[in-house]
Amino acid sequence: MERSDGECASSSENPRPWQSYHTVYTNAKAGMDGVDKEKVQKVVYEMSKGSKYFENEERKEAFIRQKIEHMRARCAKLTSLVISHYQKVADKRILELEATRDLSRSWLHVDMDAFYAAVETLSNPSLKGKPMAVGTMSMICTANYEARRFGVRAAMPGFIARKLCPELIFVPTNFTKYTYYSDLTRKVFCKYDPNFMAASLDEAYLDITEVCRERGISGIEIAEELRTSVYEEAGLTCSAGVAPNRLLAKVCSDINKPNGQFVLPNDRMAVMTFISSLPIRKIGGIGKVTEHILRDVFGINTCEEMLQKGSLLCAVFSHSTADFFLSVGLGLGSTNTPQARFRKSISSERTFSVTEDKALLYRKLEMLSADMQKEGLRGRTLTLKLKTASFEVRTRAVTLQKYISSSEDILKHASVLLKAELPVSLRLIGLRVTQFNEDKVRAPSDPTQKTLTNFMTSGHASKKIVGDQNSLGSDINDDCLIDDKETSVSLDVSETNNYEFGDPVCDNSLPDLNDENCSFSNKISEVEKIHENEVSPLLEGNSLVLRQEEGSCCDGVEEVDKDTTPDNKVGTSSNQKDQFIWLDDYKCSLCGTEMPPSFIEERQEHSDFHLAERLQKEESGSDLRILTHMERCVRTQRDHSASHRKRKKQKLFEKEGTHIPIDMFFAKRNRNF
Ligand code: DCP
Ligand code: MG
Repeated sequence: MERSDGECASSSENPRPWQSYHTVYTNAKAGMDGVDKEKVQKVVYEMSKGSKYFENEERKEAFIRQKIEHMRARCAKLTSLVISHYQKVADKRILELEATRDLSRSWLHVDMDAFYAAVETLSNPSLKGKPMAVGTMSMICTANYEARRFGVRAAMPGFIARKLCPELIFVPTNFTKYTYYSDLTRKVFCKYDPNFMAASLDEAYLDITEVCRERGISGIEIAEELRTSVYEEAGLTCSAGVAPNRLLAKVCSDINKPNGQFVLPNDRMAVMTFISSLPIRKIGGIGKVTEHILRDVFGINTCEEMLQKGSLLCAVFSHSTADFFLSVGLGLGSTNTPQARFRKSISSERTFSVTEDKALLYRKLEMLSADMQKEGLRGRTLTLKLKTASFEVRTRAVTLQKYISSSEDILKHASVLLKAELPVSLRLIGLRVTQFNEDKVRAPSDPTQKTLTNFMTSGHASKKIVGDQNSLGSDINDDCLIDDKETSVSLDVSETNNYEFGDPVCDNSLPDLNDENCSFSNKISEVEKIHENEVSPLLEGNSLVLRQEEGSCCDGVEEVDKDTTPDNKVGTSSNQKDQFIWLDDYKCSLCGTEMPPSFIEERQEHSDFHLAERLQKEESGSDLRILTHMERCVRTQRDHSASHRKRKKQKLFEKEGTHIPIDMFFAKRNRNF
């Protein structure tokens, strides 16, 4: 695992291996300042050590470490001449970016406090003051501030949360209620900015420039008034941030949480002072991996250091990535209200029991190609995504000379991509078509043909594009994100303008670890291959962003086809119940956890849980099948007598829901028998 200094250490060498075990739920949220982080890490580490989930986390860490080493080596090779050249490049770019600074607008970001938990407390006041979490033993959606003091937070499995806080009260989610209260808050937002941008059920961006001017009052007063109105209307508290742009407003709303506000004046000096010591992770779009890379390769911890290390950033990253980092260093962000965006991609993927049967894999591809055709869009770039038996994610893409839309064409090209990977043992295949022929689709001759506009995200109870996080953030286009300088990879993900929410470095620059693997050509045109050891919050997060833009409920769905391995007993019991999808783009069909599309990292963690769970089940299943009858009896007996406590615990889980307990896959394998 990785130490904070970037060095590696195995758990046998390191007496405190949990210190380097970072998951999304060991990252602090508001209200967790005084938490004993090491204690939380230790509990999380110990409860997951040895599990499939843990192994997967380790693989991701190893990949990131490799990436860091690779980038360090590249930096070490930069001569002083090259560095001084890039210093000039950076200085020029900083001046150009500075010239774009717009201090004329005031943005307010509002975020409800412990939203689901607060709504539940409103309907059951006896919960007040007690540590409580909304969610299940599998996954917590949120926790109130009392529970956060114990280190309990959103996205954490409930059984870990209970270990951290034995008194914790669990309340099941009730999405209808949250939507109702969300609508109440939005009525208030509307009064201040009729074009407000809802980012999720409990979060919105408001351009308050006009209302401040019309009423002759400051952002401070508007924020206070709005928060009071929300409380009067919905009985819930919220926190607000006011700043010259959206990126900063979001950072500000978190500063005095809960029930607080922070206003950053429209003044360059104030912005620069604010940004100077701001940890980079506070910026939307800088996630765990980007943070690690910037820290361990470049020694960047604060936003200001982005400017100080500008030459290296410009030398190593693509223009747009470097621009984003420099913009962060300058405290720049979007100030305009973006226009609704057209759909940029269609994607579909299927998860199935692990197989290397070529015929089956081609059949999956056939089904996916048919799905693509149904959408009726014509695209030029086709991307194939594969998840191997060991959770490694591989992507291959091809950009064609002509637009394609028929399932035959899609299948033809997808088959070429798949063939290059064979033989391979897979658990998931996905296809994505991008680079649409927009003109044609905008004015279809066939009125029944779908237009791009049809695919605009309608959002949840919002007149704005709820899922369109991309447009909420920096407007800097990240189309080069994947196009890191060291590779010839240019997978087109221009639609994933996800600075404020995605993890820019990870998506783009991960593919370059193995340059030999990075590109190859075939007859079609250019084909890129990206090998990734499932640094999934990134790649997966990225595709989730894409899917949100699409606003189509069938996209982004992970269909679990279990009928592919008839001999797999675990698989054959499959039915609707076993399929992992986000119902209504919100609710996990397996355990009922509700998670908004904007929770990219958390969703990835969640789907990782279920995948690891299935892997565990599959392995247990196949191992059991090869055991002799006698062995089975012995094991059963041993289990029977040895784990009375465990059975009691399992009963508890059974009572709590029909879904198998999530800690089964956290458990070490030998405990499964
Ligand atoms: N949510 C979820 N799953 C997650 C994170 C959040 O379902 N992994 C839901 C529950 C939250 C709501 O979204 O109540 C809003 O998310 P926030 O991150 O804003 O968290 P809270 O509003 O709960 O707390 P805070 O006071 O930190 O904003
Ligand atoms: Mg909130």
